[in-house]
Amino acid sequence: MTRVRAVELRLVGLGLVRPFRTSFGQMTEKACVLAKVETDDAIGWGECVAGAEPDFSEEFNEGAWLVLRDLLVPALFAAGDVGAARLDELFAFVRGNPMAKATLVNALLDAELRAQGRSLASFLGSERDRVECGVSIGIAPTAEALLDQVAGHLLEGYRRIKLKIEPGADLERVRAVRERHPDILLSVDANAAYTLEDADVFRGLDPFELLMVEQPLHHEDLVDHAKLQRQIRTDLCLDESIRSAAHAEAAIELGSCRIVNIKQGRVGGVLEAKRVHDVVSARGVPVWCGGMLETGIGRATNLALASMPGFTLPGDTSASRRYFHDDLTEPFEMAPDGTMAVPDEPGIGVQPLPERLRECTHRLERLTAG
Ligand code: SMG
Ligand code: MG
Repeated sequence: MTRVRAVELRLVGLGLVRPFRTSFGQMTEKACVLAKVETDDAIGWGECVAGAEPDFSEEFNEGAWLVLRDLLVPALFAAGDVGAARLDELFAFVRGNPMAKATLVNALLDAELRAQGRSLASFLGSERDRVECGVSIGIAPTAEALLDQVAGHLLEGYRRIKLKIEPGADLERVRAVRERHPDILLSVDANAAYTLEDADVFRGLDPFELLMVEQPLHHEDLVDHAKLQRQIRTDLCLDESIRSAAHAEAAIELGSCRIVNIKQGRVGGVLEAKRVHDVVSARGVPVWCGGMLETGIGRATNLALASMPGFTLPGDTSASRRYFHDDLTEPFEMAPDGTMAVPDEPGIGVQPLPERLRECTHRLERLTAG
């Protein structure tokens, strides 16, 4: 337990090496909120995974900023002695907003672990010092452009390729990639672009032996996914629909998916992510670590999570250079064998590079207790 003396909120922006298009929109810049928490004992960093628009979920940067500045940070200051494990309860007066809450949960936990000299991976019960990396490829302008990107990433060593799909860019794209690469681990992610009426598309994907189909239907649905899973052979994986360990249990109970994507930000931080891992793994269902194009701060957090024993499939834990020419931290590199080292220094194990942080900061606000 420690007192939080100050919190610095920053809105940062980093150009992407290439636009990232999903079924809900296109990103050319990664913009996000960072929190630096200063306690009596240490400092800690948290990255909010929300983006500029409320498109992946209802959270977005300007909304998260207000929730953090006007509600969550004042509650943290008012709490006096506090630990990361108590924040769920402390923040319960704000409904939802898991991404904003995760920013402070992760930052305070980082500060606590730095003060103890313990790595986040060790705290989470990590069993590996390297994790397997996959890569998520946005919807390309043409099938040829997609094939080029796939070939490039396979050469780099990525162990699983995920294709973003949408109506009109699905079966034929998957067919093209599968014909060229019969044996790779291949999956697709629809980001909620379809309805149950489109079941034929997913039956049509079955022959391509995909590792999974991620979030084909509505972003909050469980019941229709269960109906779809009964009609197809390929495993469904849920992303957007899983906001907590309780949702994950419900999804498995209902038969809505056979694989779970864990994004710590989407479920309210690494502590709830650990609970999702625990309940899902206890039921023998594989989990893997999703990504939100995080900077090095969020990436370090994800790598620690991905090293837990139940994470048995390659994650969207790609190298910094897949996203940015220059990251906020020292860049994360992937080895040619498609694995990446899990940080082993105290806390998340990395810090932003001061000069780079200054360059990328669009707005900074320092809040102090009392
Ligand atoms: O971090 O490599 C990454 C991106 C992985 O595809 C990815 N994320 O639904 O899983 C997902 C998407 C969400 C991206 S929102 C901009
Ligand atoms: Mg997804």
